[in-house]
Amino acid sequence: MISASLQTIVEARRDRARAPLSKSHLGVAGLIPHPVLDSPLMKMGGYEIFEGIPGKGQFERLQSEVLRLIVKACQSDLAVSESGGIPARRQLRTAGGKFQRAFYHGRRTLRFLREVSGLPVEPTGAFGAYLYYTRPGDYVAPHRDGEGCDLVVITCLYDAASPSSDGGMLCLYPDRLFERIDGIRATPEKRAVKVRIAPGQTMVLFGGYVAHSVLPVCEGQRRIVSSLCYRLVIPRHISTKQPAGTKEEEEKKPKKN
Ligand SMILES: O=C(O)CCC(=O)C(=O)O
Ligand SMILES: [Fe+2]
Repeated sequence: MISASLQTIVEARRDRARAPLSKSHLGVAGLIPHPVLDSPLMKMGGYEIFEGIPGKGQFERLQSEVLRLIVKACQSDLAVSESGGIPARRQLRTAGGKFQRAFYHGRRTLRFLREVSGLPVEPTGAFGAYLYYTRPGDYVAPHRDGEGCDLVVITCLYDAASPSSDGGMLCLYPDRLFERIDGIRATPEKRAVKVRIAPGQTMVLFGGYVAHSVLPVCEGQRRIVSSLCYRLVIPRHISTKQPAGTKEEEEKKPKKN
């Protein structure tokens, strides 16, 4: 089933193909390759939540590893978002260890992601990250993940959220795919889709394309996730990338970090 949001995307693309918009109207859309727009995952809004990925044993190993590595975690705080770039945030983060790496690079994981996204993927680095939202108010402002992080795999390892609060929820903007990130930051409630991933659940998200944020965690809530970045392997001639140095290119550069 094609969602309403995808229909909008497809129609907007067709319109642009007929009568190209001026550069200032392109936004991030000018950077979305056709295979991504046409992929099964994008047809679902650019994200999906799964259970049992990683499997039970692997999940338990990640849970113990993330607690062991918390002593190495560093503050990753930025009070104000950079215009068009790095988002404001409060979180602790550290590089993953050998158990996360085994999941990150595992053949089963890569096969699964290829099935879900409809495209071959490759890890962007040797290690992923563990993110700790353990201080009241820890969050990440709306952003798109940076260059090389087309697809992100977020596994919730711990989250003691109260069911009545939206603390620590992921806020997604699948219907604002074509908008500049500054516009989304100015009106964060507009067409926001709020989703909680519970411990054991994994979100697969086109994080380089679908803007997203993490809502501030509440007093006493501890949300800890594993975050893994993948590059989509798309033949170069299919890419719709803008020439280097355009505003659109600049918007894509800032990495999650
Ligand atoms: O904590 C999360 O669920 C996602 C964080 C995120 O989007 C990021 O660090 O880029
Ligand atoms: Fe992100």
